[in-house]
Amino acid sequence: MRILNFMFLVISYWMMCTTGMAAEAPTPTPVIPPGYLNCTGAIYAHCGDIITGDTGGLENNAENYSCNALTENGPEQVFILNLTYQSRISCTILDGTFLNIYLLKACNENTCIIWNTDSFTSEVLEPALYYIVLDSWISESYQIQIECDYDEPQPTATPVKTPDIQGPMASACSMDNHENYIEEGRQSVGITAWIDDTLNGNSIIASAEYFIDVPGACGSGELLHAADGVFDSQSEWISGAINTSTWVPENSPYHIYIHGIDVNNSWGDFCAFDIEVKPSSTGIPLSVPVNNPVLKLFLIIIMTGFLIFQSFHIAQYNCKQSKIFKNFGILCFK
Ligand SMILES: [Ca+2]
Ligand SMILES: [Ca+2]
Ligand SMILES: [Ca+2]
Repeated sequence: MRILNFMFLVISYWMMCTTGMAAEAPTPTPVIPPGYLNCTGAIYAHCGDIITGDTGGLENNAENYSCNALTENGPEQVFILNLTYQSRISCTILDGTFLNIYLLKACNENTCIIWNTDSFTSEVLEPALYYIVLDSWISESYQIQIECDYDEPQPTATPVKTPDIQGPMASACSMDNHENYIEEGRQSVGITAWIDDTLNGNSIIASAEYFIDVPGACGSGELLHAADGVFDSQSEWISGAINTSTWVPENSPYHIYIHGIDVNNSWGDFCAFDIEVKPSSTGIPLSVPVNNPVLKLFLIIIMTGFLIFQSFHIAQYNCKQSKIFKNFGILCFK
């Protein structure tokens, strides 16, 4: 009987060896369970970024990350970093007391590479998309800094400067006093405008000119000057005076067109405004007496005579009305 038992054991052992039943089982490939993290509203980040925000109002989708045992049941902010070269990734929470920061291989909290309450630096990682998540048990405002080991290679080609062929913009055209009329007889009016090339090639303003009623050929107008005395910047207030001594109401309004040119010889578009000429409030066009001394003297005599006549007329009236006035016989006539 003992011999039979021994033979049974030998045969059983031989069968186990030949069928492989006693061989070591192969290590199963770990299966990453699906997560709940939602990356739809993720912010695309870059190496070197400092990003400010707030997790308030965001969704709480992920709560349990594979690299710790915390329950992060507050809302989370996801950042996507496209690492285009082999590098370590460092993340630092600059602001956000209760926030934790995670680095994930995929948009899945079960692919956690590293985490920390304040900052972490990963091992050297292969170029790929990585997911950085700020999560906590509460919502909070935050500021984080993302850094990578190596500077991203910069393009070596020297950018070709585009020639500036756009003329400067002209705006805020008006009279100095921002009114839109003058009285007939006024000798001149000051005008002003803003000439700006900062959005049109950013070249220095070289000059400006104006036209009356019809814009003429560029460069053939009346020159205006820089309000600060020198054309030396990409935008300038310009000013000047228009001779209006011959302007009359019948021909008004007069249309004023102003534009500027930059140092690349590009004239800009015009801005325009109107000046209306109203009859002089004195009823006398001031331009006539001022320009003609004989007429000026004549008008002074007429006006003086008129005033003297009015004075006597008033005095006579008062003499008739008041005995007191009669006692001042000088002013009263019989
Ligand atoms: Ca969460
Ligand atoms: Ca320009
Ligand atoms: Ca200037």
